[in-house]
Amino acid sequence: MLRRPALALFAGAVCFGAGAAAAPAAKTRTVTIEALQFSPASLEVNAGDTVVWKNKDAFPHNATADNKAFRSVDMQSGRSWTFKARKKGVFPYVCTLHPTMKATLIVK
Ligand SMILES: [Cu+2]
Repeated sequence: MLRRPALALFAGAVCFGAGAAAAPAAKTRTVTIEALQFSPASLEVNAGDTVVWKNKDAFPHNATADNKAFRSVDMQSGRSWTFKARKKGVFPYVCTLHPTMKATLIVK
């Protein structure tokens, strides 16, 4: 990071406090799979965040991006799968075992 005058640093701190930060700390977000649905159906995360899919159904599911940007294992009942979202974009995905299960991951 470049050195800046104290005033600029202060202004930056104010922006950060107002929620205008460009690079917030990485978070972990969860998508619950239950009753043949991904919840939330649309999840927005920041690049660098981790997304965990948790299968609460009694049978397997997966999360497979339409463009193959990610493809989980088949999660057995009670299992989860973790993915670090590095690439920005809009990623519609399905469970290939149950193609009516559709959702979207948005990485900003
Ligand atoms: Cu499924």
